Amino acid sequence: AQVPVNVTVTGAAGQIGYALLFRIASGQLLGADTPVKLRLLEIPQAVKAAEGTAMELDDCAFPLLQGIDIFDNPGQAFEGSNVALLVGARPRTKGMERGDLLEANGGIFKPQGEAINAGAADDIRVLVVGNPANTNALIAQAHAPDVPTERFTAMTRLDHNRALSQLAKKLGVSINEIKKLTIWGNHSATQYPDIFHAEVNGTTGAKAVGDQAWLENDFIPTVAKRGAAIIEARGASSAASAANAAIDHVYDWVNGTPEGDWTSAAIPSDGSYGVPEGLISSFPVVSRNGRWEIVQGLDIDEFSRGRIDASVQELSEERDAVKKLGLI
Ligand code: NAX
Repeated sequence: AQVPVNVTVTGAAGQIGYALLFRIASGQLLGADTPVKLRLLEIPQAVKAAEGTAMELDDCAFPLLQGIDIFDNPGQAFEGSNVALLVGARPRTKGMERGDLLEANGGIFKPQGEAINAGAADDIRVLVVGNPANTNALIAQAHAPDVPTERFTAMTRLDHNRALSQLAKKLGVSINEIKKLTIWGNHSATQYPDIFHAEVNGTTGAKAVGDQAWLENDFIPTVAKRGAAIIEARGASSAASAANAAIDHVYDWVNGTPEGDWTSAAIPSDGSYGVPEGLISSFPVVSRNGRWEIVQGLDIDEFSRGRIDASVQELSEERDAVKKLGLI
C-alpha cells in the first residue's frame, strides 16, 4: 500500500477549514490514488469544534483517509508534515492598525515557521491562505532556514479563478476557452489581474474585450474587491471558493499544470519582472516536476507595469514593516 501523505491544516475549525477538509480527505488535494493523514491545528478554545469536524470526517468513511490527529500546538501539528495549509490567521478587527495586524500574525506564523523547520518532512510544501497571506508566508519562511525558500507560497489562486470567471462572463465564453491569465503582486486590493497575455480562442483577452474602460473601471476592481462583495452578499467571507482555490494550488504544484496554460501563485521572487528578490509575490507560473517556475519573457506594457509596481511596492512596505517589528 502507498504511504499516506501527511497534510497539516491550521485553522481547521474555521469556515475555510470546514470547506477544505472533506475535499482533502476525498482525494481532491493530491489525487484519487493518494492516501492522506490529516493533522489539524487549532487554538485550544477551538479544539472541540475541530473534533466535531473530525467526527463528520469519520462519518464520510473516505477510503483514502488514514487518520486524523488534532493538536493545539504547532510543534506536534507539523511533525512529519508533507503539505501544510496555513489557513488560521488573526483577522483585522476594528481600529487595528496595519502594524498591529502584522504583529499579531507574526505571533502565529513565526512559531509555525519554526515548527515546520524543526519537524516537517523534507518534501514539505507550504501554502499560506490566512491574511495578509503573502507577508505571513514571508514570516513563516524566515523562521524555517533549513527548508528551501521556494517551498513557501501564498494563495492568489482564488483571485485567478475569480478573474477567469469574470472574463468568461464578459466574453460569453466558457472557462476552458481562456488560457494564460495572470494575477500579479499582493493578495490585496492592489493585486493586478492581467488579461493582456491571456489567450481567448486565438486572440488576447484584452483584444477580445477591446474595452479599456471596462478593464480599468469594472474588471480589475470587481476581481480585487470580490472578497468584500461576497461578505456583503453572504454575510460571511468566501469559504468554499477559498478552499477550492487552495485545492487547485496544491494539486497543480504536486501534479503539474497543463501544457499550453499557466496559473497564478505567490512564490518567492527571483527578481523576475523587476520584483525584488525574496518578496513572495504573485506571478504567472507553471508547475513542472513538483516545482513552481515563473513564466519568463512576457512583454509588460506601461499600463501593466504601473499596476504591477504599485502592488509590489505594497509588498515591499509590508516586508519593511515586519522587518522593523523584528518578525523576519
Ligand atoms: P475563520 O475565522 O472562520 O477561521 C479561522 C480559524 O483559525 C479559527 O477556527 C481560529 O480558531 C483558527 N486560528 C486562529 N489562530 C490560530 C492559530 N494560531 N493556530 C491555529 N488555528 C488558529 O476564518 P476563515 O473564513 O476560515 O478564513 C481564514 C483565513 O483565510 C483568514 O485570514 C482570511 O482572511 C483568509 N482568506 C484568504 C483568502 C485568500 O485568497 N488568500 C480568501 C479567503 C479568506 O478571506
